[in-house]
Amino acid sequence: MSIPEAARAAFTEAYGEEAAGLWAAPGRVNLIGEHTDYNDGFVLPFALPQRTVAAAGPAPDGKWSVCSTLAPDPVVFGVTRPGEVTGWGAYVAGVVWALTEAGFEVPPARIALASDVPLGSGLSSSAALESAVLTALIDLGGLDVPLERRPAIAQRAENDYVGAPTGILDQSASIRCQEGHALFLDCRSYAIEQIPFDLAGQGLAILVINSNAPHQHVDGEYGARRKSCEAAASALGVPALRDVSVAELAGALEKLGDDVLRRRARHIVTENQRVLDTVALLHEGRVREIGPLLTASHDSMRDDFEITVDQVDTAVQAALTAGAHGARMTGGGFGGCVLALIDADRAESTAAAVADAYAQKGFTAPTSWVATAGPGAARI
Ligand code: GAF
Repeated sequence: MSIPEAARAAFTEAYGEEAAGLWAAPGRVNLIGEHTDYNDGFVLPFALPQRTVAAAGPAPDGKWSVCSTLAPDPVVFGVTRPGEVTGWGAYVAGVVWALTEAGFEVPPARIALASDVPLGSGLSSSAALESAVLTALIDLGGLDVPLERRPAIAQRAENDYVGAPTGILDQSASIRCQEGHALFLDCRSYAIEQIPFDLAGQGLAILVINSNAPHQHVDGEYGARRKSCEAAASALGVPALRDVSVAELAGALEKLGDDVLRRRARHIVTENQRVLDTVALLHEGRVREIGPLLTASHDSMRDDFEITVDQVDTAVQAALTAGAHGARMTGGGFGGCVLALIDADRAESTAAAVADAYAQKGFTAPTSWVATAGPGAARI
């Protein structure tokens, strides 16, 4: 059964009637620009074909209900405040709450979810869920919420209802990406540019390698990185690390007394520049040449930001040894996925090389596939 069919069937099973419609929102791969979002910096994600589908319809009982193929018994809630709905239902209650807080009247709805976005793998399964629900509720309610406002509403659900201190990367990717494009986003102004991302035309591909080492955001490490960045910006007297350029970096590092803060700041400042350099190369059609930037991004995450783990470092190294033009961890870190820019005919051999390296280290086997840039959230 396809994911849309599964969502539709789950709806009928739970609520005994047909859904009014189906809305889909994708997971994402971030090509480059990691942890830059909450530093007012730059990111460059593209949407995955894997997506979360919400089958939804109006609710006669004045409440919101949500179930999924993984949890068929609906979570039911009325008007709530943060903390009142917990567990996975908080992502949905959070969206209703954030929309309401943004001044919209959200009609009660019934929702059933199905998804093929791998969970907890750094591919934004939670943003896909929030964005699918948000898009469904907006359409069902006939709410006039401009596309550019939607990511911040979904982010608010995650930050202030679920309690995960994430930036705006994932929700922007899920909502604003376009098929065949990477999304260049300025996380300060929310300005975007859709960058054509035609790898096949150049004989290239992005191999996504799921390290199958679980990652978690609602934990101390992500929040600690965010605090360090804020502390570094404040010590430097700038609103955010976005305001430090590569040319100013050496002077800025001298001003920071603490070695950890120095390394965190160096990652953000150099990573922002790598995003800009990647965009410039893509504009010129020099896709293969972004490889070294991807690898430099990984090295910076490993050595300066300290968010990689052995499984992802091993995958990056094995992919590079197998001939990848560049490779890096994608997403928040501490596990999750690696992406490798490869010649299109080397997907199998690269995946096999990574699997061999994992077997030698006794790691759980990785899962690899070629990712193409899919569409953003929409009614389907
Ligand atoms: C996670 C967060 F949700 C994003 O906001 C972003 O910070 C990312 O980690 C790292 O780039 O996906």
